[in-house]
Amino acid sequence: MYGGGNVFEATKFDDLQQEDPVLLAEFEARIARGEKIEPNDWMPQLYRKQLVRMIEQHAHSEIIGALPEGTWITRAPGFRRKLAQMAKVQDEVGHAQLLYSAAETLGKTREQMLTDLINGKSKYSNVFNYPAFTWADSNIISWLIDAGAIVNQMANAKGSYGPYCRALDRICAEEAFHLKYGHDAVVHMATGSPVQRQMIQEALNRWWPPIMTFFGPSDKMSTHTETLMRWKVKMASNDACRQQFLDMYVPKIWELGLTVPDAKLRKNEEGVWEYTEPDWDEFKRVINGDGPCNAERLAVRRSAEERGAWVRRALLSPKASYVRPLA
Ligand code: FAQ
Repeated sequence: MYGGGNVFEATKFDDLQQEDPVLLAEFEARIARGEKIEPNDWMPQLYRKQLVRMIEQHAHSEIIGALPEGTWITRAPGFRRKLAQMAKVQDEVGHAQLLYSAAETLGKTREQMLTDLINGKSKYSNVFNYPAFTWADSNIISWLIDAGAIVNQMANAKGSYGPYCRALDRICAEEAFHLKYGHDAVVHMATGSPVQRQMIQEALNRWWPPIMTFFGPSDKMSTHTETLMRWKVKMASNDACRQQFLDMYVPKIWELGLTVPDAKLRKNEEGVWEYTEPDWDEFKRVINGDGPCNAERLAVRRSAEERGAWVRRALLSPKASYVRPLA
């Protein structure tokens, strides 16, 4: 479709030498001036492909990310927590809608994106392949995963692709509520009974390693950062986001009297956080389909697709648009 062939597979246009040099220079000048690129504007194929990859993975992360917290809706302690948990999960699914729409503006259909998710071709965030064993795990997700997501998304909302940035602005506004909800829930547990304190500490211990890898591989291992930052799709590197997260949230964790399960964690004289190198082999296994919950998460999505198929068929049927004339 775009320049022949399927732009989302590897093409000769991955090599920028194949692009029209005048158009490419104009495009890069627009980005340098801080202009937004819109769907009908000229863009290099590699920019389109990278955006689809990243936005699609982000969208998948939102619908899969709704699952670990979603399982706690029925077991939330009390009516108010249940309502808030339900609203948060609903918001996450709404974020996926915004992001799939943004990715669709680049030419890949939602059906194809969902098929690629279910078939294990597309990635989604590593963290959602871990189980939420207790209510406290769900609280750690609501606080610290949302915090990490905000660090990354606030930066990228200032990026170059209009539809993605506008979606991120809306998403960040809602994530800010999630963060407060998550923080409130964690404070409640951390200042509660000894059993509650122990539960939240154990949940933090379980979630810390996946959270440290949430921002992606270290900059020296990252494959896409250079291209994405050149075109202002990504506005901060993986390590910069990780450092910002540590700066903002480690003091808040310590304030609650909780311990971060990393004996090496400290801020050095240069103001840089030092920490134990995450287990990147585990990270690679998890993002490539071999984590504790990958099979379960995809099975839930597959079942949702199958059970919803008749609704989509009915909506797309010509009879669905039939409006009965007034008598
Ligand atoms: N998990 O070269 P890089 C949320 C992959 S939203 C899985 O560094 P890049 C809301 C990467 O895709 C959470 N895979 O890649 C919520 C690439 O694979 P590929 C999601 C990962 O793109 C909260 C390979 O590794 N946020 O949580 C991860 O420059 C609570 C090489 O890596 C976004 O998606 C990972 N953590 O940087 C919902 C934000 N990290 O495609 C429910 C947008 C890396 O070559 C409850 N995305 N990979 O096969 C981004 O900012 C970037 O894509 C990064 C990765 C930072 C995730």
